[in-house]
This record gives sequence, structure tokens and C-alpha cells, in this order.
Amino acid sequence: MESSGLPLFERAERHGDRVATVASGRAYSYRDLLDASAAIACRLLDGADDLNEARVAFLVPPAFDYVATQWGIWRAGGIAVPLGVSHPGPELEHAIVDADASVVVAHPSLSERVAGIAEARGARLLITQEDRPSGEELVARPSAPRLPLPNLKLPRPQLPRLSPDRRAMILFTSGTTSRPKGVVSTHGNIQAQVETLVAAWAWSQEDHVLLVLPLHHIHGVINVLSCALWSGARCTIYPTFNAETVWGELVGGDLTLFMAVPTVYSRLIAAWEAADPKQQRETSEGCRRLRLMVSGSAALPVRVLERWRDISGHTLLERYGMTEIGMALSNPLEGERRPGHVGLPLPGVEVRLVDDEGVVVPRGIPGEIEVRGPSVFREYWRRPEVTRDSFRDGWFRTGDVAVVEDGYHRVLGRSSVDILKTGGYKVSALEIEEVLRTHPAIEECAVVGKEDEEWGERVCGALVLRPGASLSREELRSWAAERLAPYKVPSEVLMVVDLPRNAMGKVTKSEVKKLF
Ligand code: MCA
Ligand code: AMP
Repeated sequence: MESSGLPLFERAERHGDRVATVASGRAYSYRDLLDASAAIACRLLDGADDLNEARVAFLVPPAFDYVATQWGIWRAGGIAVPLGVSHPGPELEHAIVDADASVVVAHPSLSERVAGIAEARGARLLITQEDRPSGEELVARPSAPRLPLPNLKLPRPQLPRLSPDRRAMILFTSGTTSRPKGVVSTHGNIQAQVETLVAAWAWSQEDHVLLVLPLHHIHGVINVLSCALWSGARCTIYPTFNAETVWGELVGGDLTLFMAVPTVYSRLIAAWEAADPKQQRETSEGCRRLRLMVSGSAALPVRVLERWRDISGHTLLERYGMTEIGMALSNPLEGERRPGHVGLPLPGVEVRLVDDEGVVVPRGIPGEIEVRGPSVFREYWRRPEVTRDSFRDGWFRTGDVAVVEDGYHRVLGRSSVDILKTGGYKVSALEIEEVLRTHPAIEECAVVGKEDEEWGERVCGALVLRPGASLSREELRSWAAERLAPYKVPSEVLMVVDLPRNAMGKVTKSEVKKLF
């Protein structure tokens, strides 16, 4: 087979018969993954030499065919645009349209959600089939019947050679603009993001990691899946998080690594506490076999860290990252993991704290985190001005504020009140408000985050209804769920006569928060 030029695939060739992923109770080797992704790449190329950075959006639950599709897109020279499997039509449409995808790949169980969107845009729709190790099951729909295609495992398929500066992936992230924007990473960025974690956390081919996170965000895509496959390790994949299943894997399996958001650890703690003493003993012993457990994507409450240490014997390694930069700061693998802190810059990542003028602050003084290095993304997709504004002298401005205390960074929060973190997902209050304002009964609204032990923050909406209109919390939530991802739907809703405003008439979010 022609070499793509990318180390990820060359390394996979060397790992050949080792197990790469376990999904739906089946094991797939690196060879299976290479064969399936080559066949998918051929199918996507459809006779062309190179997709030349065409965007391929894909709606595939976390499993073997997700990975085969992602690799297939990369090997064909396309940009992979993973879609959120929990997302309703309008969110999927935004991603497909904004990325300007010319091909949409969907799992058969989800194809109805994107078929109309693809058709309206004239994009090709391809359907994956069951979790099988052969990519020839990727078929076109609706015109093509779902039959085995002619043998696509052609001898030595010609796949394009790819350079590291080629665009590889677009992930959507909510920000201070109203709709999520596409974060473009190159193959070189992804490689740098992976290599720094492989070095810092000593990944090896002996590792076995459990993946229960969504695969439209960095945490699942890079920190878990890509690091495992880069290392020749094994990744056991479940399509969604479920506390009982995870406890089962921790007890009965041979995992060495686990990574999740704080909400997942809170859920695991709750399940442990509900178990009987014998189960508690077994599960605690199961955890001790792992070599590392990591938390990130949102602040890990010290209480959760301490309770988890009591239960599992592990001091969670907390790290800090962002879609635009991958991971930047991490507590050490060896040495002190300090509760409430995110540690030091990762290898190859430069981090500085600056004041409003971009001047580096003295030690001990809070400043905005800025990051520089090969893992920092290329651009926001088709938003040159936003991209320009998010850098200062070559440093990416994260919008997060931190302070260095005794050599370790502590994240103090975001500089914008309109960015919330709920269950590890970043959401924009402005985006939610914009959608809520399109409801015919809503005159005005304000969305804020309320601190919450389990979720980090809960999305809360204060609504002013139009005169004579009525709307219950449940009506509002089910209406919103058709338009917004589940984690953006306000979990608390309050009807108010007026929103608190300052002398200039601007809604004061700090006062809105007090209402909840
Ligand atoms: C779900 N529910 C919520 C929320 N989400 N309620 C309040 N706030 C929320 N955010 C409700 C559901 O509607 C449901 O209510 C009930 O909670 C239980 O839902 P369930 O399905 O069990 O929840 P879940 O879908 O399992 O969600 C929990 C989760 C999930 C597994 C923690 O949020 C998750 O996978 N989070 C990870 C996100 C992630 O990977 N982020 C990384 C971004 P009802 O029962 O009434 O219907 S990348 C990143 O941040 C950077 C790069 C980094 O540093 O990693
Ligand atoms: P996202 O844009 O979804 O990639 O989320 C990135 C944001 O998550 C960062 O800008 C931080 O605000 C937050 N974040 C990630 N890890 C941590 C952490 N360990 N502690 C506090 N906040 C975090």
C-alpha cells in the first residue's frame, strides 16, 4: 500500500496484528483498521486522486466504524468533521453548512437526521454499516442499495501523500460569537497534541484505555483515542457513558488508563456509594490495577478528588486544555499532583500569563493564559478576523485566567461570564439566548451558569414572556431540545417580569445569577 507520509498510519502498519480497538464486544486489529480505512478512503475518493481538504462530516457513534471513517477521511486527503451524535437537526445542519461539507457519512441508525440536510446541499451521503472490520460496507444512499460493494480492497490502493501542514479536522466550539465556530487543526497540530501527552503520561503499547466520552471533542478524540492508536495501545470503546458499565470494566478488565470529565467521576462516586460493601471492595480493588486516572475539561472540585482518592487509591491527575490548543498544562505523572491546580506546561507547549495589555504578569498575580507551540490550531474555519483577534504576537489568547502558586498553575475562571462549562461541555450563553429569543412566547431572556456540584455549572434561563403568552418549563425544554444539543437546554427556567439591568440598560448577568 502507498504510504500516506503520516507517522500515525506508518506506526499502525508496524502494530499490525495488535488489538487497536474493542467495540460492541469485538476486537479489531491495527490491520483491520488500516484495511477498513483504506477501503473507505477509496470509496470517498471515488476515482479521484485526492480529496484536497474537502470537508467530510460524519455522524457515527463511538465504535470501530467511527475510527475507520476518521482514518478513511484523513487517508483520502479530506478534513474530518465529526458531528455530535446527541445533536438535533439544527445543530447538525449548522456544522455541515458552516464546514461546507461536500460529503456526509452517517451510521444507518442516524442517517435520517442528516439525509435531508445533505440532499438540500447537494452533498453526497454515504452510510456505514455494522461494526465490521471491512470498510467496503460504506455505501452510498439513497440511490445505492446496501449491498457488499465490489472488492474495494484493491491491491495497493493509491492514496495521496499528506504533509503535516494539511488541514485534518474541524471541531466546533462555542465561544463569544453566537454560533459555534469551526476550529481547524492540521495533521501536524494533531501529532504535536498527541506526542506531548504520550511523552508526559508515558503512553506505551502495553496500555489499555477505556473510552466513554463523546467523539466530537478533543478530550475523547485526541487524549484518549488518538493517543492510544499512536502508541499501539488498545482502546475499548463504549458509545456513551454509563456508571455501571465503567465499574464493570474497572473491576473485570485489564485497563491501565482512564480519562474523563469531573461529572463522570461524580457519577462513578455516586454509583460506588450506592453499592453494597462487597461490591465496593471489589471495585476499589479493580481501580488499583490501573496505572493512571486523569480528569480534565472542567475544574475538578477538590472534594471529588479527595473522595475518588478514598475510593480508588488514585490521586486524579488534573490537566488543562482547550479545543484550539489541545492540552497545555498538566500535573506530573511522577511527583506532586496538587489538588485544585493544573500543574505545569506540557513538553513543547509554551504558556504565559498576561495582563489586559499583553504584558506578562509577575509571579503570583493572576493573568490570562496565552499559549504558543506546534499544537496550537491553524485557524477558525473561514473566520480570518476572529482568528486574527484570538492571537497576540503569535500567542493564542485562551480567555481563561490563572495564577501560578508555588510553581503550579491554578485556573481561576473565564474572563467572559457568557461561557459556561456543564458536564465538561463548553456552551455559550449568547448562543442559547439567541435560540430562545426565536420562541414566539419569549420577549427577552438571559442565560447564566449556576454552580453545581455534579455538573460544574447548570444552564439556567430567566425568561420574560410576551404579554398574554404562557410557557411552562417543560414546554420550553422540549422546544429547545429540538434546536439545541441536550447539554445546552436550560435545566432551570424562571419566568420573570423584567431582567435586572444596569444604568445603561444592559442586562447584569451577576444579578441574573442571584435569581437562581
Ligand atoms: C445531561 N443532563 C444535564 C446535562 N446533561 N443536566 C444538566 N446539565 C447538563 N449538562 C441531564 C439529562 O437531560 C438527563 O435528564 C440527566 O441529566 C441524565 O442524563 P444522562 O444522559 O445520564 O447524562 P449524560 O448524557 O450521560 O451526560 C453526562 C456526561 C456527559 C457523561 C458527563 O455530559 C459527557 O459525556 N460529558 C463529557 C463532555 C466532553 O467530553 N467534554 C470535553 C470537551 P433527564 O433524566 O431529566 O432526562 S473538550 C474540552 O473541554 C477540552 C479540550 C478539554 O480540556 O478536554
Ligand atoms: P473547550 O473549548 O470545550 O475545549 O473547553 C476548553 C475550556 O475548558 C478551557 O478554556 C477551560 O475554560 C476549561 N477547562 C479545561 N480543563 C480545565 C481544568 N482542568 N480546569 C478548569 N477549566 C478547564
